[in-house]
Amino acid sequence: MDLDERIISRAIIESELEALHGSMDTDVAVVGGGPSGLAAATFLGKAGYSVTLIEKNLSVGGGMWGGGMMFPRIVVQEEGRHLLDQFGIRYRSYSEGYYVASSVEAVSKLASAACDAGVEFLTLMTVEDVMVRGDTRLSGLVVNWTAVGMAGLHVDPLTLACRYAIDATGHEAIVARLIAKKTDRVVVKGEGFMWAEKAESMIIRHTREIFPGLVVTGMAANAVSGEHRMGPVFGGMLLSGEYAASLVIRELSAR
Ligand code: 48H
Repeated sequence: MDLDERIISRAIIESELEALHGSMDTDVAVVGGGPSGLAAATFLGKAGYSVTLIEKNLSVGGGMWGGGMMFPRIVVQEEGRHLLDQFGIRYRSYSEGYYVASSVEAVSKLASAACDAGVEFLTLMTVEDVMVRGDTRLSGLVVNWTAVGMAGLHVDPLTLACRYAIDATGHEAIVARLIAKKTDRVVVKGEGFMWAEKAESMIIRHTREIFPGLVVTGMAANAVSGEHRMGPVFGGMLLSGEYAASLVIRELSAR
């Protein structure tokens, strides 16, 4: 078969434009493709909602790839074990209630599950602002190519409308901070010292709708609430993603 570069280029451009077009008005926009964002997106997609995951980097996985201090292993405690099973992530029992898995396998299986759940990925795209009408409710995200910010170019962004957004941007809690900058209805306290037990036991309580239309999950949830950090134990990230999805599903299904 003769290969035609024009067909290859057209295939890429047209299919990506179709994806972008389909993402302009989604049920749920998940910002950040770390473990909590991937888990939340998967559960929402499986529940039948249209989900777009926006990730500023080239690849999803966030802080999970690096495991603990670049040892590509993660630990999950008993409470999160069912999620390792659900995502098909293999693990071995290290000591009672502690399970250890490969971070490469964990990210790959989470990303694969999100793909299977129909999640649309917009990578290399950064959320730089939000849309809020009359200080009442988040109605969309303001996005730009990550490369634009890196190059320091002055290029105006575009917008993506959504019924709900999930801030899964990790330690920085970027979406929450963007809102906190413009209204005093949201306060981001910033994360506390390392204390795994406390951080993991509180994460579900901190996974909540902090502004109408915006749910925080994962490390962002702890950062907003001034909670401790937990290091490379990832049960709370997966459980928080699952819980964030359930909150959004409850709200959307009631409408
Ligand atoms: C688009 C963005 C933007 C933006 C950031 O850091 P993550 O892995 O987040 P979580 O919460 O799912 O997992 C946290 C975990 O990895 C971790 O760091 C832990 C457990 N630390 C404990 C400790 O004590 O240190 O992923 C966040 C993702 C990343 O991929 C970012 O690139 C992305 O969000 N992101 N995407 N627009 N403005 N900001």
